[in-house]
Amino acid sequence: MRKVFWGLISVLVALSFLPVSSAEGEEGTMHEVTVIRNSFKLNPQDLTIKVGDTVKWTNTDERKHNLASIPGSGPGDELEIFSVMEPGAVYSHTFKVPGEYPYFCFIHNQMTGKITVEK
Ligand SMILES: [Cu+2]
Repeated sequence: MRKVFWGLISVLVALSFLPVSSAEGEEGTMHEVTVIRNSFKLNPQDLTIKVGDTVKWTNTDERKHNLASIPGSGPGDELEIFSVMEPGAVYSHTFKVPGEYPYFCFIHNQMTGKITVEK
């Protein structure tokens, strides 16, 4: 019994020295945007981040939203933001090119937001 106890203690001590993994990693910071329930709004609406950072959108609404870059508005021709978000869905995107990325919900056009990516 005593042996089992000390065995357990040594396992716990060993585990406590393991590095703690982080969701952010060394690549960049994770930023959160929430699709607010019953308001057709995003929180925050405007967000400034650094190149390599990731934005994570969470749809806390009970309805579906389609987030998309406004065509021709970003630094490239590529559509940077596009997600059909079912209720409860999470969408993440890592921004690699600096610039301004205005976006909107193409079901509810009044829902707009902007991600500004700085060097
Ligand atoms: Cu919407």
